[in-house]
Amino acid sequence: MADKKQKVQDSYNASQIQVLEGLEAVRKRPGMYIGTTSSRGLHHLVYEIVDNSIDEALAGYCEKIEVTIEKDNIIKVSDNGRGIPVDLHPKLKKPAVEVALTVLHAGGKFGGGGYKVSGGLHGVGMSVVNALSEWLEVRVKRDQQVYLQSFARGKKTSDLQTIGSCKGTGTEIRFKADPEIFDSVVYEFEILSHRLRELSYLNKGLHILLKDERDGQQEEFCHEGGIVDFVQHLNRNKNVLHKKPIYMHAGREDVDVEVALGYHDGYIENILSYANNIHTTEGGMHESGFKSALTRVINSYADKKNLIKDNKVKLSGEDIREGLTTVISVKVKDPQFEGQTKTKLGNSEVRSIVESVMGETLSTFLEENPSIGKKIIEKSVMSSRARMAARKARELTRRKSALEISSLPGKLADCSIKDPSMCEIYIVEGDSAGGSAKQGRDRSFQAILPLKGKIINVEKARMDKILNNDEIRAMITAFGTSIGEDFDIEKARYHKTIIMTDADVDGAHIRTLLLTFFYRYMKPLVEQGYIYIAQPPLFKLKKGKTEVYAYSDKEMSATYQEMGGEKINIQRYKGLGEMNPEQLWDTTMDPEKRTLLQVSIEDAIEADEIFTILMGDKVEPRREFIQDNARKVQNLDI
Ligand code: 0RA
Repeated sequence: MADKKQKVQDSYNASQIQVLEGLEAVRKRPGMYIGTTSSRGLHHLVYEIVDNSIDEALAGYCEKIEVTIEKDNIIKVSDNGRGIPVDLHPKLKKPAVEVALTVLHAGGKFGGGGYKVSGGLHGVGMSVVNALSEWLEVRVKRDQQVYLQSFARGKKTSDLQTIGSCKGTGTEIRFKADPEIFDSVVYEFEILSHRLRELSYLNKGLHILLKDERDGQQEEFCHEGGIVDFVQHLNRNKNVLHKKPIYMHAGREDVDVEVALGYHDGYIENILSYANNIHTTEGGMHESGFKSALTRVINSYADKKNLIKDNKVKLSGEDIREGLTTVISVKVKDPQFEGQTKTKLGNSEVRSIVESVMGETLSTFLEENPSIGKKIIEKSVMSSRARMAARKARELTRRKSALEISSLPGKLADCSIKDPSMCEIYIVEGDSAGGSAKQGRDRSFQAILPLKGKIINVEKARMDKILNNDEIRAMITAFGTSIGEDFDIEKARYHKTIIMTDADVDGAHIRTLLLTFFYRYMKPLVEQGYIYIAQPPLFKLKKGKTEVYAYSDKEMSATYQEMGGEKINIQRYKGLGEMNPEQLWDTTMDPEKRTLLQVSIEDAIEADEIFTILMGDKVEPRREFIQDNARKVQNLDI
C-alpha cells in the first residue's frame, strides 16, 4: 500500500515539475525528446508536425498536406483539416492551440473523440518542435476566421489573434529550427521526400506535396493503392511471380490490419512492418503473427494439394519467405514500442489478429489462384534444398574453425586490445593499401583486413556459394559473428567496421558489394551503426612547405583560394596506394582528425532499391540508374 502511495506521489511531482519547467526542459536536453540534434533530429521536427496532420487525415477530415522548405530553411506544413481548436482550455484558460504548442505532451489531450494514431518515433508532439525553434507561427482557419499566434524558443510572443476572414478550414505551421540547438539547420529534400513518400503509401489516397523553394524542386505523392502500390514499387525492378500483390485488410477489436505481399524470383526476403505509421525495424507482434500464418497456410496448402513429392523436404518459414516482399501496416489504439531502439511492437493481442486475418485471406487466395500457389510451393522447395546445402557448407566451415582454435585469417593484422567496444577493423581495398594501413595504424585498437580484388556479388548467389568465397570467409571469421541465421552480434570482435576503398568507380563498386553483403547477411551490424565508410582525401594542395588535404572538389577550390591561388601544386589522389603509411594515418585513420561516415539503414527500403538496381538481374534499370547518378556515384550507397 505504501508503495502505491509513493508512486502516486512521484508521478504527481513529476507532472508538477513538467508544468513548472515546461519547454525549458526540452531545450536543456533536446536529445531526450528527439533523440539527437544532428541532421536526423532536425528532420524529425518536420515529421512531428506532419504526424499531426496525418492524424487529422486518419480521422477522415483532411486529404491534403503540403510541406514547403522555404528559402533560409524555414519549414511550412499546412493541411486542410478542421484546424486546431481555438476555444479556451477549461482549466488553463488559454486557447487550445496555444496549449498544444506550449505544454509538453499536450497532443491528443484536447478535442474529444478519436485517438492519436500517427506519431513520430518519439511521439512527443508539436510543443517540442516549438521549444526547439528560433521562432514558430501557427495559422488556423476555422469558422471563416484566420487566427495567428507566434512563439520564440517555445514562449509565446503574441496572443492568439484573428487576422482576417476565409473560406474553408485548416492548419498551417511555419518554423525555423534553432541554430543554437541543431548542428545544422539545412534540410535535405531527399530525406524529407523519402519519408513523405512512405507516409503516402501507408495512408492511401492522401495527397502529400513537397516543395523546395530553395531550388524550385517539387514532388507530389498520392497512392490510391496504398501498400499494394508500395509492394509493387519495391518489386519494380524484379521479375515477379504474380503481377498483383496479395492484399488483405481487416479491422478487429480496435486493431486495423493491412498486409500486402508479392513474390519475385530472387532470394531476398524483405518484410517492412509499420505500427501507426512508424517503421518497426525490430519487428514485433504483427510480424510474428504474419510469419506464423504464412508458414502454416503454405504448408497445409502444399499437403492438401499434394504438391511436395519429395517427402524429405519440409518447408521452413525462411524457405517460404525467400523472394517475398511484404508490407505490414497496423494501426493500434495504444501501441507499445519495445526493444533497443523502441521499434518493436509489443502489443500481444495484435499477433493473433494478424495471424487470423492473414490465415483466412491467404487460404482463400490460394484456392482461387492455384497456378500462383503452385509457383510459390515450387520456389519454396528449391529454397529448402539450397538451405540444406548451405547448412552443410556452414557446418564444414565451423568444423574447420573448431579444429584450429584461433583460425583468424592469415591476412588479418589484428589489434592487441580485446574489448570489442574499443576495437575497429579496416576493410581495405587491395594488398598495397592494406600494407600501408598496417604500417600506419595504431595497432592497439585498429585491425586491418586487406581484400584482394572483388568480393562475390551476394545478390546473385545463395548462401552455400557465398560461404565458399575466400574474401567473405575471411571477413566472417575476423568479425566473429557468423552469418545469416547464425549471426550473433554479441560475438562481434569489433564495434566499428570501416570500409576503406579508392575514390574511383572500382572503389565505389567494392563498397556497394560490401554493403550489400552486410545488409543481406549481417543486418544487425548495419542497424546497430557498426558500419562506417572512411573518407580519404581527394587532393593534396602544396605551396612551399605548407600541405593541405581536401576531401571534396568544393573544399579543394576553397582551399585553393585561401592559399592565394598561386604556385600551388595540386595532387589528385586516385587511390589509397598513393599515400604513404604516415599520410594514410594522418588523413584517414587518426580518430582525432578523420571523418567517418556512419552507414545507417534507417530504412531498408532505399538500400534495397539501390542494391537491387545495381546488383539485380535486370540490366535496363541498372544502366539507367548509373547514367542518372553518374555524377553522384561516389555517394550512392551511403
Ligand atoms: C483536435 C481536435 C480537432 C482538430 C485537431 C485536433 C487538429 C490538430 C491538428 C494539428 C495539425 N493539423 C491539425 N488539424 C486538426 C477538431 C475539433 C473539432 O473541430 O471538433
